[in-house]
Amino acid sequence: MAEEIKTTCPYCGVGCGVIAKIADDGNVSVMGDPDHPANFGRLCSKGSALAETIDLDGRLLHPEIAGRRAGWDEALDLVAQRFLDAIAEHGPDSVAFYVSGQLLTEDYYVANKLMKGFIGSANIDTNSRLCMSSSVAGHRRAFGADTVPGTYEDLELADLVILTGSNLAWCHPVIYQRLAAAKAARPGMKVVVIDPRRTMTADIADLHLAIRPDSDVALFLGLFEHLIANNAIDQNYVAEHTNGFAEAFASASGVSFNEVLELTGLPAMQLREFYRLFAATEKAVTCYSQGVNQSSSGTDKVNAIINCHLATGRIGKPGMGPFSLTGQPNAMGGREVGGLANMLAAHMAIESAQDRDRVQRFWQSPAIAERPGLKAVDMFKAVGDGRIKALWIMATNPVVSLPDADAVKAAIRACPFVVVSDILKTTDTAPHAHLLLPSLGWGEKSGTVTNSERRISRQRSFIDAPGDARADWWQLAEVARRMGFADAFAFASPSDIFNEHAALSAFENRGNRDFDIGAYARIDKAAYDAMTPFQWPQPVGDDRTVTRFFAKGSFFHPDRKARFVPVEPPASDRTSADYPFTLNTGRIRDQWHTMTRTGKSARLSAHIAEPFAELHPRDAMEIGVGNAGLVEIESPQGKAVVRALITERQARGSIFVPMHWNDQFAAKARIDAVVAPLTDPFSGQPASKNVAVAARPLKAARYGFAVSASKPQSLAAAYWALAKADGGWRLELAFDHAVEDWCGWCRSTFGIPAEIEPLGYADRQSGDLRLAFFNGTRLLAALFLAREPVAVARSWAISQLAADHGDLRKRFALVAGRPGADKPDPGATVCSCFAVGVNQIVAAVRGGCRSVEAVGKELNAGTNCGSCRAEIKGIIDGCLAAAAE
Ligand SMILES: Nc1nc2c(c(=O)[nH]1)N[C@H]1C(S)=C(S)[C@@H](COP(=O)(O)OP(=O)(O)OC[C@H]3O[C@@H](n4cnc5c(=O)[nH]c(N)nc54)[C@H](O)[C@@H]3O)O[C@H]1N2
Ligand SMILES: Nc1nc2c(c(=O)[nH]1)N[C@H]1C(S)=C(S)[C@@H](COP(=O)(O)OP(=O)(O)OC[C@H]3O[C@@H](n4cnc5c(=O)[nH]c(N)nc54)[C@H](O)[C@@H]3O)O[C@H]1N2
Ligand code: SF4
Ligand SMILES: [Mo]
Repeated sequence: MAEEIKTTCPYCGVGCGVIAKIADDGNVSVMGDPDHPANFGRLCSKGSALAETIDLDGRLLHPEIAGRRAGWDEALDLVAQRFLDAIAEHGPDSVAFYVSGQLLTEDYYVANKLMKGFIGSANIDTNSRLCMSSSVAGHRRAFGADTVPGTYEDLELADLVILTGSNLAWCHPVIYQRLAAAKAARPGMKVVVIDPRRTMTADIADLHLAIRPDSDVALFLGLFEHLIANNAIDQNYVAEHTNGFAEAFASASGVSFNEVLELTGLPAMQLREFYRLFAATEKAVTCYSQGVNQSSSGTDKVNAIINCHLATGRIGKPGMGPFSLTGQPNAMGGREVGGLANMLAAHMAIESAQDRDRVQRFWQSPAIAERPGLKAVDMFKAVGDGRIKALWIMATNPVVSLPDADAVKAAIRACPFVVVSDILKTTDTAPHAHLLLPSLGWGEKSGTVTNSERRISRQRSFIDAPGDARADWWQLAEVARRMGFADAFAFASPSDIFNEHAALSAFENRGNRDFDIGAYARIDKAAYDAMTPFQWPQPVGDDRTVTRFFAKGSFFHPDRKARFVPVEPPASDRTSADYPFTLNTGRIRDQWHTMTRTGKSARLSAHIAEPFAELHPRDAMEIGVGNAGLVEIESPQGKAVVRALITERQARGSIFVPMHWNDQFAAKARIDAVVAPLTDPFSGQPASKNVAVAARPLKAARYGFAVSASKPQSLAAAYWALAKADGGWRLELAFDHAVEDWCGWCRSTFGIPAEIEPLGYADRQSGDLRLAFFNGTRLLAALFLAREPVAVARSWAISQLAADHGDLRKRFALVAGRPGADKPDPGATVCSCFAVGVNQIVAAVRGGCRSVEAVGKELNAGTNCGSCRAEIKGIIDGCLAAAAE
């Protein structure tokens, strides 16, 4: 009998419930949990592919000290000793933890407790600094606490949903699907998307506002002013529950409609229509994500949005409110335990002597951090200039994800002692550490996570720990014990930690703090194991089903009122003659961050297999780069080389590059090496979406494409991008000079034995060259070279890895680079669940399919996880528009 375990998806902050099925032979498959209130059975492409990413390939299975396998005792003793030595010699602020919103709450709680209460420093920061810290700062300024007032259901109940700085269709796909379904059921519902690019999300929008980068503050100031001028203010709410309206009014009236037009670059009609819609629609939700947070004016953007909701009293009621969409699976849990350097624990404030005293009494700790610690970017500056002597990095990959990433790499290398806890042996960060600790990954670890709507769910283990891997909380507790704090860290299991965390949330709370899950402080291990998803708050003796905040005020400033925050439009154009473009960075549908997990799936890698730069056609023409050419992006910090993707969806003057690619998957596409370390003054969050860069074509002497059965080694090429493919690997290539001996190049790259002779084809005139190596009837590797970007059909070439090549004609067809007429090229994958390509969808539309549903019936595309439905619609619209011309 197959066993079924209910757990939670480890990717985005939607926090979907997953059922993992373990068959008798140990095979794992996953499906959406129909009972989970976040997804009701849905999963997106990444969630659906979870079973493909849990293999042991590349896993770190034993502690390693300077590359040597070590036992846990030796490794943990070493960490404790090096941290104790640094503290004894240089004080508690000479050590630091850099952790992650992908830790479970229990791991996070232990890390924070050790640093803030026992080491006595607040030098613990997290990748949530790069993600949510502007929202946290904005919430705290407005509400007096880091409270997300609403729930997902509000998006379905609203008559107007504004998505600003959010590519919901790709980054929170299941919320997007819930929204799309609600809009289909109630077509009167309006969706407004605010994003400089026309993303897939914009395809369901009634109105897309392609604002200039970082002009959000101006846009929402203009809205605030419009609400006042049009009597849309909820006077009672403002009078009873808020402070500071007059100051906010003064700041808004300083900016005229014409100035807003100029700053945002929007047509007046669009701006008027947006303002009219907002003023007229009571049930309005404004969702925002990284286009808002990741900005040097991120905190002000958050408050400019919240100001409009407070002014209209549209907060905490069904279908109304500002809504910060969290990115990581446990960004919220990290905030609850106080994992940011400027927070305490259980939403208490490090600046408050009373809160510090309360937490210290609860922990019975020898110390308590007296002031905020170093925020991520500053922390790595301190690592670089020698102030930090010992650093522990856990569940994050800063050499890829922090701005000025090469400086981060240099800082790690220069630090006297760096520990990395990860699930993989080789990441861009791991080789620079002194000590590697093997952690448990998804499916192996156990604990809780909190999603964007404050819902706490269990992640449960269903696979045995591989090798010597151990949970992150265990590693931390063992080090704490060895540092002399055994009693305070005597946790036997995650449920012990959760109890303590819940008890602290209720400790002397009396309704003064938003985060209270006291009802869970005494649950036993069995109840913890059986826990079903619940939303906070859940104070003792109060079984709540409705959990929205602030409909009737009761904010968390001492006077229980909210604050309007006066804001001003920032100067946002950073370009110059030397760096004339604005670089915007973000995500694609089927990769997760630094690709350590999603990069393992051939299915997910088929959607977009290469790093790219989205460029407007006129910009591309001006700099002289053609479609599928290569483009070099440069800032004073560094350079990257990626494929050009020329599209009208991009605004002029802007270039979008995904954040995912790293040195494991491409020669030079780690885009954070180009991103300047500029941060928001309140939150310290990096401005990863507005970086001044130069862009130019990279002319190659030869372009190439290759497939190979085994992973290519030692890639000698000016440009390469590697991706997992069915039956092997695919490789995009470019060379700055023609290689003398291509056959030799193939042998060393693909590990082809000398006795295997290539089958080849060369055309001196065109410069085309093709080489294929077979072992019996199997293809080992094939290389296609040309003077222009290679035009061979990628999915067909990949399918040759699994094909039988006993027939000589098939081998010749391969080196000819031509699929047979019976096998048309499906084109780039759109639907990763059923491997349906763009050419197949175009053919179906030409054959009469006019809707996403009709394409689904014909090809199955879009009928499983639904993540590609927006793209299918885009293809249908494109074909129909082309036919009408
Ligand atoms: N597929 C996938 N999904 C993910 C993740 C992933 O790695 N892959 N990561 C998760 C995480 S941790 C996060 S934080 C979320 C992020 O989710 P999102 O914030 O939705 O994703 P991003 O692509 O970073 O950025 C969103 C949009 O902001 C726009 N933008 C840029 N500048 C501006 C501006 O000045 N104003 C406005 N209004 N918009 C602007 C960008 O063009 C981009 O389309 O995604 C989560 N979900
Ligand atoms: N330019 C640019 N940069 C960005 C962004 C952007 O939009 N643009 N977005 C930023 C945002 S919002 C985020 S959230 C960050 C994300 O950036 P990172 O946190 O650096 O990205 P991940 O790839 O998720 O890194 C997670 C690491 O933890 C490991 N891991 C996985 N599971 C476990 C586990 O259970 N335990 C341990 N110990 N390790 C584990 C993985 O192998 C991987 O190495 O990137 C930020 N950087
Ligand atoms: S939307 Fe996708 S990635 Fe996010 S939690 Fe759900 S299944 Fe996972
Ligand atoms: Mo994030």
